[in-house]
Amino acid sequence: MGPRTAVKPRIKTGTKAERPKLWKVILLNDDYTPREFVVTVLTAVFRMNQSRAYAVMLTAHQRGACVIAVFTKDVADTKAKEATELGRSKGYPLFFTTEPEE
Ligand code: TYC
Repeated sequence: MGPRTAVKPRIKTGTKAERPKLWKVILLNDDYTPREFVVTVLTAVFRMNQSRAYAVMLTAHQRGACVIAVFTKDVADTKAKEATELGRSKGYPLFFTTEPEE
């Protein structure tokens, strides 16, 4: 386009793209996975410090489940799978699931 070329303002159609929905990663309690191991997985996969990881583990232990963090769907799914797999590799039923935020 030359310097004098007029650019016709384009009228936007439709609406702005919405922010992609975020997904919660949720830790579920079970009767067999050692507390210590849950804390280790939380620090390794979710980069939590010890005291935060311990608090999250304890909440899941007492209430049955605890929301860990929110991510885009891809990241949430990958982390939940990775963390669940770490437990599985030791023979533990430790389970992480994901669900969309409202
Ligand atoms: N309930 C387990 C125990 O008593 C510990 C545990 C806590 C396991 C939280 C899973 O998400 C969990 N050994």
